Amino acid sequence: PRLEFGEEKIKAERMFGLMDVFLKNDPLSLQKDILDHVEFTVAKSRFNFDDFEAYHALAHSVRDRLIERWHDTQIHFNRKGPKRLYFLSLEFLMGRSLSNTVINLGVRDQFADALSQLGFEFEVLAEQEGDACLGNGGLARLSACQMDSLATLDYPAIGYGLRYQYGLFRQVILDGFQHEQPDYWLNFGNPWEIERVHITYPVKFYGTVTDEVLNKEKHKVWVPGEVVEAVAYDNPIPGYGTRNTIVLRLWAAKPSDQHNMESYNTGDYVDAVVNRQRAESISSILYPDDRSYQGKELQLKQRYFFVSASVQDIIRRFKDTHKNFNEFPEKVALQLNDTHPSLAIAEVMRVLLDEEHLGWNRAWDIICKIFSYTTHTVSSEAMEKIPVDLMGSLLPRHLQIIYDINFNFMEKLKKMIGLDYDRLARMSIVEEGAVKNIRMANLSIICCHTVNGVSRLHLELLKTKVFRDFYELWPHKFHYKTNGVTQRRWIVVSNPSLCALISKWLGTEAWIRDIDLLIGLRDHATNAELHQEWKMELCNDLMLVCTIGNVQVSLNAMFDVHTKRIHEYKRQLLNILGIIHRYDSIKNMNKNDRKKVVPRVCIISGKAAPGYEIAKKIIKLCHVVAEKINNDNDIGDLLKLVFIPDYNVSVAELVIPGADLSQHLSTAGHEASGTSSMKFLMNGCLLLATEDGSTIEMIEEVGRENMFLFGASVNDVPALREKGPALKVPLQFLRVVRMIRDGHFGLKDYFKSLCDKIETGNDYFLVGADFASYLEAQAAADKAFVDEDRWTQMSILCAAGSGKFSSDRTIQEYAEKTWGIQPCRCPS
Ligand code: GPK
Repeated sequence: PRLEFGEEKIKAERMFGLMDVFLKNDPLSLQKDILDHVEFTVAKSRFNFDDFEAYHALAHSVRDRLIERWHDTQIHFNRKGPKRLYFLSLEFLMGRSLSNTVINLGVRDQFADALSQLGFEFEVLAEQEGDACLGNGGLARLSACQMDSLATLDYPAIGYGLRYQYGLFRQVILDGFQHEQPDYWLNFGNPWEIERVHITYPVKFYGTVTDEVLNKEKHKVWVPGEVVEAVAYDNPIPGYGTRNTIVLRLWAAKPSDQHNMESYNTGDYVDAVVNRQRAESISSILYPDDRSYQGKELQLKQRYFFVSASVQDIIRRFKDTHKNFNEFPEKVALQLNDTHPSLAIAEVMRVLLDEEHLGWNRAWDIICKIFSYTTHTVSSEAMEKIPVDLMGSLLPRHLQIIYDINFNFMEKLKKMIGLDYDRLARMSIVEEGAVKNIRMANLSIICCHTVNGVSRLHLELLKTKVFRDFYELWPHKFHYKTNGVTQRRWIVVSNPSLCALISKWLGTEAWIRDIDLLIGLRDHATNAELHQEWKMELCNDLMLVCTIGNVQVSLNAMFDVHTKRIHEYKRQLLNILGIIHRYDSIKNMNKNDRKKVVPRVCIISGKAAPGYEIAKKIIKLCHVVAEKINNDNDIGDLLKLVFIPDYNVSVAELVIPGADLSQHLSTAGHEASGTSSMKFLMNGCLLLATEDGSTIEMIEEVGRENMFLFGASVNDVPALREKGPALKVPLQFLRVVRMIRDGHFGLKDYFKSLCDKIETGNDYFLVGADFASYLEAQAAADKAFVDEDRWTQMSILCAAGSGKFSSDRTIQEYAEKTWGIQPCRCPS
């Protein structure tokens, strides 16, 4: 039955002939496969190999099964010829692959059994794998979650990205300061990718544009100054509960043989070869700055390299089965993950005009039907801008095309709104000024049929602030799809005991594909037996405790977690000030009062962009405060503060299941969505949060009474900022800032600028204004924690109400409303 692909059945004899070659999952076959890989792939003797070698052999055996399904899926897609989604993102935070893959393939237990008979433990081998950190933070992990949902929901999709040789830097803490070390993650080989030496495309840079006449028509011809080759590396992404396996295709740069041959004849041979090698630098490094763009040439080169290779691949695939471009918009949807890949718009336009000779009107018509764009940010300052000079030298033809798009748009706009020059200037793709810039967000809005925000509030802010001019022009273009995360990674893989508990009480595992079923937990929210089991589950913080390492903590404590990139708007500073306040209060308590204190283990983790001075100071502040508190015997178990270095997907997988309380403290109106909160919520962790981003929708799903909310609302923020130095801040706030200022934790000069920022009217993120309310929410959390039944019930209700925040729901909305794609399920 494996080969019955729909109508076109393959002859029975051939089928039987082939049946035998398919991989089998019984223990003997698995053991043979693993040992074969030990011997022939890892090239170690099958009588002598260690855990690391065993992991590689295991990974290769799993990969074989992945490839099998991926081939079947490809054949199926090719036969059905559905509209495909091409998901373009410069960042994917995949983390580890092994556990996720065997779970999605449904072979976890079989492999675990086979291994144990060989004397290995699956979990131990899984620990050997390093993280794939090809992204910065939320945006990048969202791409990874969405790939999982696309595969699981059987959508015909392909992800495109870059195969950085160096992923996000490793954070090393020395004496409390962050240091960055390169993440050369490919050092030990990567069993999860397949190098496609024959899938390569030339990518052009620099040079000049000339006019040529072809069939009596004028055409532009771009004569490049440099050509680099893009090579495909395919990373199969398995769906859960389906045979469908899609692909994430990552491009690596290689020197090209097409051009630059001259130098071999005329110049120094050795120099020429060394120069060629420089091509590889294009895809070598992930830029570590979250939400900022510096207009660096290499970064622009990198983005165009990625876009050009992906577009060539997409057009090649379409042309394999089509004679002309009439059907292109019915077969192709291109999704831009933020503006980072938005050069794809100009690139498709260039190909249709200069290579396919479609003419401007037809090409433009196609562009307007195929692109959609999701923005992930709230501030107009964070919007990507490329200096015109840079674009003109690196991509001369693209600059012309962008100018032409802008000219047409401006002409149209004048007819619609008249000669409102301020507004015309704001909406132009070209920003005038000392340095002329191309505004990639404007380009994207003008050319995409849909602009999506990542939460309801985010869309509201786009409509009324960031993109207001455009919203008034084209209200129909603006939508939102609240972000989601995959329950496969964030419950099934990372919290197996909770997974089993949920399945037991729902009486089914179907929620792993159909998250709406989680709501069924509500029926048992007061059930004493469930409470008992759930409490055991909540106490199961062992992995987290191990992660914390050398700080002694009490298991009865509340594990209070704040993990995400370090940013002023995310207000890790508010948390630290709150901790200082707690410390100070306990110090001033008498013995009796101390008995009532709920012991806390505060955990902070996250990376600061290497050039982000204030964020780095916050990390150091966290360390000096921790040093003081953790070594104060007078405080003992009542309060501990731990900074976990090098936060990444694997650390998150340990921390999230063990957390009791998690903090999401962004100043209202600054977090476009926030996705880590969703992972905590699914795991029954309670949230202490501001009413920002997707938290507002969580309140609707789980109820205000099951969360600890605080702080100014979006509507209050402008007025509070307006007050400046006249803004009232509580005395406790002034007291804790003074403690830092006076050197209570040392380094008073170093922290001076940090204190200056939040005192005396400069407090843009309103740390002082929200402080009192923050402390109240913390006190409410303490109170609830003491009442075990209440806490357990809240926790159950959080998990039960988290269904909306599955990326399955997000992806289904995108598929139906934005991309117009249908599931295409491979027969199993
Ligand atoms: C937003 F603009 C950016 C960025 O450069 N990187 C990034 O991770 C995040 N984001 C938002 O900050 C989150 O609120 C959001 O949930 C996430 O993107 C995914 O949409």
